[in-house]
Amino acid sequence: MFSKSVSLAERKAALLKISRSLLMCLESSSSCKGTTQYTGWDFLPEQTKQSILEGSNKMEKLKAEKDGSLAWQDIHNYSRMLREGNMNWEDIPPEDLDIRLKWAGFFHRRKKVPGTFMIRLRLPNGIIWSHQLRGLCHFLRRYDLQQACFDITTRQNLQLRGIKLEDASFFLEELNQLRIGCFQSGMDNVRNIVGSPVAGIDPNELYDTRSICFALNEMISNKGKGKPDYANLPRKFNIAVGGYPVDTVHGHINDLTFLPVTKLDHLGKPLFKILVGGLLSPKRNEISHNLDIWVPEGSILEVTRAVLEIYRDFGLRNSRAQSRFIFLVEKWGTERMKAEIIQRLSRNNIEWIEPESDFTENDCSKLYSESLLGIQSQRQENKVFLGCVVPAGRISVGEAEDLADIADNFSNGELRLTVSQNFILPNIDKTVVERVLEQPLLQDKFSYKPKPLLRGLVSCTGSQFCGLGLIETKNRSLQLCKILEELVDFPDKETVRIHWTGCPNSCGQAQIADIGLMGAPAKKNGKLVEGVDIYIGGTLGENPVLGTIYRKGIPCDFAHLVPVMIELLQTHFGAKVKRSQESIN
Ligand code: SRM
Ligand code: SF4
Repeated sequence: MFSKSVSLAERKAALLKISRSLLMCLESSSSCKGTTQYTGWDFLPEQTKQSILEGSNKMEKLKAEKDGSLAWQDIHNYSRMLREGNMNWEDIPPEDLDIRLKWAGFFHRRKKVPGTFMIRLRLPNGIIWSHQLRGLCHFLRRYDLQQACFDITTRQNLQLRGIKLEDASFFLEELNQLRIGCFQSGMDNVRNIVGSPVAGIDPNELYDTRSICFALNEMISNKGKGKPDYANLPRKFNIAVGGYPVDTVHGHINDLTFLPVTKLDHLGKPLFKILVGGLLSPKRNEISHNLDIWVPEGSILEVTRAVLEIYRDFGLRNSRAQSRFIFLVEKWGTERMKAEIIQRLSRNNIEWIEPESDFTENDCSKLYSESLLGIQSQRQENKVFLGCVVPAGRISVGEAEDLADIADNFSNGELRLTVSQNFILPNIDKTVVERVLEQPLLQDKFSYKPKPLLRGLVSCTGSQFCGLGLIETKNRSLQLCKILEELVDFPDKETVRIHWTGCPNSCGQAQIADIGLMGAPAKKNGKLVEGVDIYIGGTLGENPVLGTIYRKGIPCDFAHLVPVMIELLQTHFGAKVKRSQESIN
């Protein structure tokens, strides 16, 4: 029996269910089966539903009252009503506007640019084609181009800014034509599937991640149309698939990662180890745990399905701060998690293998060269790829159009995005290398031979657009980079990876950088000012380790920050000072 308040919640849920079934059933949505409208809530076990209704997690209650997957229809309805002048965006309930619409990939930027939205796409393996980019530009051209722009994200994805909700239906139609998805890219969903950006072209790769990333995306988001089965998870969920035993996809900070080992299956393809429970968050940062199972490529989808169902059905939901997958892994222990996954695989005759106890990885450092910038040889004879830096990941609409043209002219229209917020042009014919390098955009803004600091710069969105940001990041990171590059040289280093992140959520992944700058309060002359906590020593790759705190609460103004950075770069990264700070003031 439920308590009085619970039965009220249940009644509400029942009423909502009725109104849902009256909503127009979108042909495109997988949640429509005949006349029945399934939502994420319908996939939860009864016990989970009951504990949500009896519990005190406000976000879970909100999801129970109206499931996030309904945003896939709401977005069309709101868009239409706004167009017809039947409502203003201010009339939309804030729970829908600011929270639920994120299930459809629409992020209202209430604090910074009220009434406009950021849209987060899903680009499995970070692959986008010139016609798709051009289609997105065409759409953004209807807006104020001071606001409308693209950001490459730390999940090798794209976000678009400045969009109005009344245009949402058109935009979704455009995306549908372009075969790009945006549903389930925010809130308690599986995020963009990360794969190797040089998949299929790097002569040293062990596994081409493209097909599996696409297949995972299709399974999880129903080809971008939305899949309620995985739309009511306890929290966000990150998945990566690597092309090397060395982690080049940030797999160690993903909830679930498949990395190939140098042991082949009977088809001559590598087996995969499974890593679980990696994350960065304000409360906890964790390198993922090896589950100690190997699976062939053909089992990856089923393992993912099993893990997602386990997380959905048994994941902790009492507190948002303790709901990520790691908390269930820890509660159960890796042995039980492994047993639970194996049981589900065995039930469906899905292949898995106990790792060989005496297995040692072949020397895999040779398999991967860290830098993806500049011209590099491909596996295909007569072809090269070109890696270019995108300063702080931001691209204007005009630049994106130029980039689409360059891709058309030199890489058969293909572009690959990286988790370092840069891009790669693959499959360039060796005979046209000179011509591609002469492109003004690639000589200047999106350089293929940037200096060491710009080379390794990553920045989250920060307070310019993000309501959670404690500091502005993108512009500041670029200014600091410019100043430091005028002041110091790095005789022995090609790259120093500096990651800026505007708050402890660490979207800019401060803890995996050589130097991580995380927005934090600081004091100057007794007054609170924008500041950073500085982390050092983070790295993934071969021996993953999270960075640790170097200094806390440094004011962000350059008079304070520049000397601290110079000292750090000198003592830890071999920087040689070539000019004094005063000389450029
Ligand atoms: Fe993030 C929330 C931006 C990668 C941890 N993240 C947000 C929101 C949606 C907050 C909001 O509603 O404003 C930010 C949107 C700002 C905006 O306008 O762009 C936001 N996160 C980003 C992006 C765009 C940063 C970037 O500039 O690249 C990245 C989008 C990736 C994508 O394409 O899906 C992004 N976020 C990450 C990562 C890195 C990663 O995935 O490797 C992390 C840490 C890794 C992890 O999740 O374990 C990350 N974002 C968070 C968190 C903290 C999660 C937690 O468990 O506590 C939040 C806040 C939350 O979820 O409560 C958050
Ligand atoms: Fe926003 Fe903070 Fe994430 Fe930066 S780290 S995008 S400021 S939530």
